[in-house]
Amino acid sequence: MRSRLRSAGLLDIADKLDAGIRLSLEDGVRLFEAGDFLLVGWLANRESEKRNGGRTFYNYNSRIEATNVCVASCLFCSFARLKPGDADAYTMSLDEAWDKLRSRAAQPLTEIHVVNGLHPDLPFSYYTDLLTGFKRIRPNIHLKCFTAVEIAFFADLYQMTDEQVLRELMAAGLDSLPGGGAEIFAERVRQKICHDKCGADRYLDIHRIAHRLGMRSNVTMLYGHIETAEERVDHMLRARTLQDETGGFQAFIPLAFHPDNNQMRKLPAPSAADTLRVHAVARLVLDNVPHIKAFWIATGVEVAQTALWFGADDLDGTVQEEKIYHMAGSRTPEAMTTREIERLIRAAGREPVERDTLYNVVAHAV
Ligand code: V47
Repeated sequence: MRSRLRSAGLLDIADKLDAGIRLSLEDGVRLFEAGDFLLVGWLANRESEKRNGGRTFYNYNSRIEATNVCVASCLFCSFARLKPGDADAYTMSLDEAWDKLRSRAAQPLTEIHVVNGLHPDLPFSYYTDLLTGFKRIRPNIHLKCFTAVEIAFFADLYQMTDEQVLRELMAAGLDSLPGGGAEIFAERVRQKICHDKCGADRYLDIHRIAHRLGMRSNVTMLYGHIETAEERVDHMLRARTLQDETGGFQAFIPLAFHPDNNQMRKLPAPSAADTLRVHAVARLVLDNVPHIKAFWIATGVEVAQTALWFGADDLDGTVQEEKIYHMAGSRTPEAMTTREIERLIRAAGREPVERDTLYNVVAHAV
């Protein structure tokens, strides 16, 4: 193996990993440029197994996207509709959103994941009532809701600080933040693809505050559009720096760009090889983040399964209702049963472990 690492130009990186020395920006870029991407995967798999053995985590969750009305104009987005009256624009009444959860009363769900558009006309009470209602229906459900971009939008719209918004949502039942909205932290890219939503520093600061208030969160990276390898690694390093400070990130989630029905539709989707490599480099660079998630809706089921040997140890979950990726061309199913998830994990030679949002193992009575 050492001679293969040497001829791939990766021996010094392997030695650093063995010695517990952190990878630099330049190391990360070299991992993206190395020809032998199976070797990059092998290195990432070693790191993954050190942390998680052969275990692959998933959860029993469901999504609710309560509105797609959004004032932001992100070029990659196929989900948002700018005005409430636009064709396909929708906003669920609170009862419609709660009914989604009521209709799943027979399912042993542990998590509801809510991401919405940035709706200009709803009162703040819509969001607090949404959460209180979910908890009334299922007191033990974990509510992972609203990206940092939504939190920033609420603060500006309802004239509160980011911390006040987080505190009020927590008082209404919010348990953690999902990682969406991170895109690519580099200003050059943000200016081009999502110039009118909260910037990288504020995104990270909202996660910093959330962690200080006792919540956990995830961090995503939207890749495969106009970003460079250096900007990918810079993104990972910014997440790593905040993680050194707070320890509050649970998972890093690479999100493959889907080009259908959006303003970047001329770009090709990232290849399977690129997707596998991004998960691997994330595992190698983000030495302090416990989990790398291959979100099967974004990668495709087969690539997610393969990513379990390229540094990923988590598949997200059953999902059940998904619009953001399906409106952008994802051809995966919108849901998988726990049996299907377990089968595909076992078929990849890994051990499935059902977790809750905080990575506690879930054991069902038999
Ligand atoms: O923020 C939008 C991305 C994100 C496209 O925290 C697109 O557990 C690809 O954040 N092609 C929302 N990506 C999804 C998300 C997420 C997913 C899974 C797990 C978690 C978690 C969070 O989806 C957005 C944006 O980055 N997105 N449009 C598109 N066309």
